[in-house]
Amino acid sequence: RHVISRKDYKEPDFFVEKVELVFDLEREVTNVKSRLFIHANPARGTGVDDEVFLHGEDMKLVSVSINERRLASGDFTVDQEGLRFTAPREAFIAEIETQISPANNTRLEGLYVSQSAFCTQCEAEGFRRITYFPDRPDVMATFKVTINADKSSCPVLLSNGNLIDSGDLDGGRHFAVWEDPFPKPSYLFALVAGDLACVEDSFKTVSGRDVALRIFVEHGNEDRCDYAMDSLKRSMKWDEDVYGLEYDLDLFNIVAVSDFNMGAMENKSLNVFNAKYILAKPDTATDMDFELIESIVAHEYFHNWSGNRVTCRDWFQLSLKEGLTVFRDQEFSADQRSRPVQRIKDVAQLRARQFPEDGGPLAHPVRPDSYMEINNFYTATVYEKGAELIRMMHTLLGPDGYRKGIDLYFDRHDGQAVTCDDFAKAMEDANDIDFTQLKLWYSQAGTPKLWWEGDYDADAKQYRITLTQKTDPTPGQSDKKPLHMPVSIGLLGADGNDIAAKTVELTEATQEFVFDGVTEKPVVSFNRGFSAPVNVMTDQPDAELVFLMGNDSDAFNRWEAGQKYATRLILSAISNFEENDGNADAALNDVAVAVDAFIGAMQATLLNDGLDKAFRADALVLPGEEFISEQRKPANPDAIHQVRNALRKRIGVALMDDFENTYHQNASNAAFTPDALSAGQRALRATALGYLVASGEARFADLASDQYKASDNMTDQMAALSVLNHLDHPGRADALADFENRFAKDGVVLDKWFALQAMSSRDDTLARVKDLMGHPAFTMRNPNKVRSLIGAFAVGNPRHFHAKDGSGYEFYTDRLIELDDINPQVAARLCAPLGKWAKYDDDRADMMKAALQRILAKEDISRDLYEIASKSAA
Ligand code: HT7
Ligand code: ZN
Repeated sequence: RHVISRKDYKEPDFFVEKVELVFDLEREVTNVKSRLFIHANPARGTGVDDEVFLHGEDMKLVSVSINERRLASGDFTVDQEGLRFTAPREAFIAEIETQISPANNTRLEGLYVSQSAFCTQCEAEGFRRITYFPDRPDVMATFKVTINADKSSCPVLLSNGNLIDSGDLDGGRHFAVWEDPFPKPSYLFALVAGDLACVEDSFKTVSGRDVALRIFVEHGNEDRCDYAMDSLKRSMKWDEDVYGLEYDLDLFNIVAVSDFNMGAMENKSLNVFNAKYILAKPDTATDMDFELIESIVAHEYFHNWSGNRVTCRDWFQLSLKEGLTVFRDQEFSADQRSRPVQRIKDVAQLRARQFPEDGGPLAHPVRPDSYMEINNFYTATVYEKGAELIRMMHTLLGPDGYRKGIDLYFDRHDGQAVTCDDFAKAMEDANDIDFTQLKLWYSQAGTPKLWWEGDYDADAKQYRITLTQKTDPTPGQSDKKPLHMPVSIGLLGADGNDIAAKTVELTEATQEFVFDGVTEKPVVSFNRGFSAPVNVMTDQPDAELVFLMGNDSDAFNRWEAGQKYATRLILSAISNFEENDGNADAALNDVAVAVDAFIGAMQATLLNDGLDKAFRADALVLPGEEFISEQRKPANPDAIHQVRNALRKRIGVALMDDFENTYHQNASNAAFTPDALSAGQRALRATALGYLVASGEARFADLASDQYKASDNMTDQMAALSVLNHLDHPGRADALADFENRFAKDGVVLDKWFALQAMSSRDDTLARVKDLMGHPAFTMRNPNKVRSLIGAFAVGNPRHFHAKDGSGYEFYTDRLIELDDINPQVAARLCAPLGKWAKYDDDRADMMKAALQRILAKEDISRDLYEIASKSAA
């Protein structure tokens, strides 16, 4: 299999200055004519051959002409990768005609059909499925695009940039011509055509330009665009205020489609979104959906500068745009909502997705060194660890220094395709600082481990803290160097106030830092705000964790202390569980004192009206089963499930009155609004309901059932349904039937219904999932459906996925093999859970490895799936 290496990067031999495309849209056969204005790269060495190579896959080539002379078949070669011909001496025009079939494009890369509309997805390498082209991000061209299509089925014709012409054609067809003045790589090209409704608004930029904002959706969904539109306007304003970046065209379009491989795509001035991340109104979307819409709309908008105006030189530099843009969207959300709650969410996500990736067979650096299929590198590491790297720069430089670096970066590189080194250099030059060691975070994979040891000298009033870091080997990288990282440390006195707080810069393997003027032996609040994205290894005594839960001025570390305490408790109870013949209650009895202390701390958090409700809701949630399974080898999914549930039950029983009060006090008669404050109130109430039901008292299952019936918003309904989902209560069947009835024709909402059932811990879940594959709304061709039913089963149902008899693995493996023929990109993404075999007992590990071998034995396995399965099996 062909491996592409970063060290082999070569500048392109030829550039394309301008592209003119003409699309004759038909579902079965679309004709594409392109005119490419090509010139040789002046920097290319002398004596190189004059062969032009244009990428192209899965197309019918109709003709090629150079400077209006049609090439005979002997004048060019075409293979599975593309088209080659000899270039004339001077700059020239190549005209190429191809045919493609959007209706048969199940991979959803290139031009495809979603519902009745045509749309494109070109990142990373989809443009080469539309026409022959140097489909690499360092070739930037201006695009002029003509779209011809049937007027009645495709009244809306869109591409990037400005509409410069439109009109009717013979035979019931019409056309539109779009021109994008900004040179861009082919991955940012987009085209949409269909019968879509349009919701319109506008934004006045800081310099007074009016920008028309349009969101296109399927007819009937016009009333679900308000939140996305509002998020877009807030993002535009935030980027002006915080980054000094203004939008650069007079039009910004968003299109929502039902069939999409990822979340959304930042094509220049024509963002295409998975409908799930646009459509929302109170009775169809939860608070979490609203939050995601806000952050994804912002993320794609922010790419207009961090990604589009300054783009990546090659795909190894993907984090240049993704890490930076994730950091930007995280900070936007923090400013719109609660900063500590946002940080807790981001860190929880990093630990749930990126840490396991960095510690498993698919570990790779933020800037990978090689790949087989670039689609497999849109990973938590590139995105989220990449964002942590930018966050560390922000912490080390401070807000002003960071902004100086950002200004220099955009000034220096506007209109260019650049590297992560170029970004770091701008930060260094603007601040006269050396980031040589910090840049190791780009190249070194693995989550560092960090230990600390403190020593208090009462006479000298000094607290000395020694930090030690180590990163374990990862595949292909055995030697790890010490990293540069900012570590924020607070010292708390007995009254709970900070005696001292500072951010130290760790650069050595072991390093000591001194705090002066420390008047009493402090309790340490370590790595506040998760300033360094590492695994902190030092355990603090239970009593200190309880103290931090109640007193730390850093809200993130209050939450962190609770998570640490809960994890420790659950892990020791799991060991007892295995010794106690699988009795979860007895296992908890063995650590009864610690359980009581923990419940006391939880109660204090629950009743602390000084803390915001969203924070309290997060702080009361126990670490998830997946997270716990990462902390223990071999992981025992049954034990984790049972012990965690037993602890939830204890908390529910012990704090029943408090939860009941919280539940009733937080009921609201006001109309639903998606703001953070109201969402926090609903989240706290949902947490209370969850614990009440966990207590096992039947009346609370009735309460959940009543809540489902009485509430008028999806957040409260899903809160009720999520707890009923695991029970035998008749309210479960009633609610699921009601849900199905109400949303039978509503793909985006019905996905919640599929996912709920896939994640149920009931014994009949696998059988039900199999049945649901035959549901009229289910299709393997729609990635959202596949993720909701099949993906949710593997990721959200550890107990059934890891069933001892192997039935979960067998079912899942069959689906991946089936899916690979339809959509390799999605199949490859879903393969990762099978790669975690090393975390499980020998029987499970053997079955998971056998499943990977079965996948690898598939005839015609895609490059996408092969890369993930082979690396996971190694
Ligand atoms: N930049 C976008 C990435 C993306 C993508 C990548 C591969 C295949 C399909 C895709 N759809 C979108 C999304 C983003 O990070 O903003
Ligand atoms: Zn992105």
